Amino acid sequence: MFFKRFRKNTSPEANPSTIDDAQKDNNNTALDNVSDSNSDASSATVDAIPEASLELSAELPIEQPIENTPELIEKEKPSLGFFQRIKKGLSRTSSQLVEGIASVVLGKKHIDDELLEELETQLLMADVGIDATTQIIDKLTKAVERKQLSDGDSLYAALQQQLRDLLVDTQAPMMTQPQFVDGKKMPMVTLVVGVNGVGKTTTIGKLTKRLQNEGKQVMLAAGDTFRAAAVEQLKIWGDRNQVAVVSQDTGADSASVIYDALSSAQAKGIDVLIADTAGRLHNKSHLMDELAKVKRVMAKLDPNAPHEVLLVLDAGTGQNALSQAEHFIKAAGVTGLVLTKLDGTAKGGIVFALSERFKLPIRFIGVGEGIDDLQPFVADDFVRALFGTQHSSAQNTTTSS
Ligand SMILES: Nc1nc2c(ncn2[C@@H]2O[C@H](COP(=O)(O)OP(=O)(O)OP(=O)(O)O)[C@@H](O)[C@H]2O)c(=O)[nH]1
Ligand SMILES: [Mg+2]
Repeated sequence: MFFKRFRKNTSPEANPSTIDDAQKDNNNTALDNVSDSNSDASSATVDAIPEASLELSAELPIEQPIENTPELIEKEKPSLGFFQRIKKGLSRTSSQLVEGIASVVLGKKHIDDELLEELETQLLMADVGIDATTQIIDKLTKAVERKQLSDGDSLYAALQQQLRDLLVDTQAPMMTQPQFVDGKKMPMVTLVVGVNGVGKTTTIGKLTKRLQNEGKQVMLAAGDTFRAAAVEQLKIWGDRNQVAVVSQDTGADSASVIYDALSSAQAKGIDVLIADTAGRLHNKSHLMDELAKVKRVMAKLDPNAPHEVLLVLDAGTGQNALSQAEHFIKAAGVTGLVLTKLDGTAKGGIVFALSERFKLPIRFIGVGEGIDDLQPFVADDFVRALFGTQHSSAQNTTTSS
């Protein structure tokens, strides 16, 4: 194969800014202080906590300016259709991946090893990753050998099909229909996890709006009890969407906040409860254990909760997203992915690498900071948006019931 001269460029590497910041943030995290006596999350521990405050955040004073407030986001006019929004959001990846490929492939009369090698380079440079790239190039090489592809243009079309095939298994909408157990409505519970600053809280705000548009009653749990600003940030999103946010003071036990929220959501007949969590570095095992505790505590109220564990990954971290996913899957039983910040990166090819490696559903992609910039992941739309081809499927459902 053609990998020799690229391997050194594609080894997993920490995202310089995101991971360093995450490391710093986590060195003294309040999560470090979760005592072992709590780790069993007995009901006594849960019962002993004071009632979490259930309040409509509209009533809360907002004292400090917070990054990414809806007020800031309001500036953006959500005038684009969803496909155009994805296309615009993927423009950097598209320039890196598609323009590069088109320039080496289109118009070529013959397909030889050199052309396939150039194609391979382009895929690797856009963070498609070694495994997915190998798979694609192997299939294309076989098609060339079987004389199914003869020139650059047919190779270009076949590549798009290969990319679509890689993604198709990971296209599965999020389940949001509440279940009924013994006649009692049980909210669908979504736990949102990920390293620091990847876009967890913003994703929750955007998702809340989408679910409301679909007629769902939503409640939020401020499970990031580490930073005061984190609770406030979630309350602002709650205020904007007019949904209840269950919170306790900074430093409270995250599991107990989420427990109270689930208890309240069950009592109020809420459809979907979404729980925020503090950003945590994936290779800090004690921080990852905290997520297992959160899940154990929830299961006391509903053995099936959480129904969804959404791992949020910043697409700009490139290959490091694979390592994050590996750790979170192991520690928290991730059931779906959200790829954020695709608009700010040329490394969107990581979507293919993640699909190939984990085969986990990609529930949503984030293509901007605006409230309408969270889009359901549809494989065909994604590839069409990347390659700038005409949209035909016109699909924009968030969830499945
Ligand atoms: N451009 C862009 N920015 C985004 C996207 N999603 C989130 N952001 C921005 O990323 C920054 C961090 O977002 P948060 O939602 O606070 O991230 P977080 O994971 O909750 O962070 P911690 O709670 O500190 O771990 C904010 O400035 C968001 O506006 C996206 O899809 N595109
Ligand atoms: Mg957050």
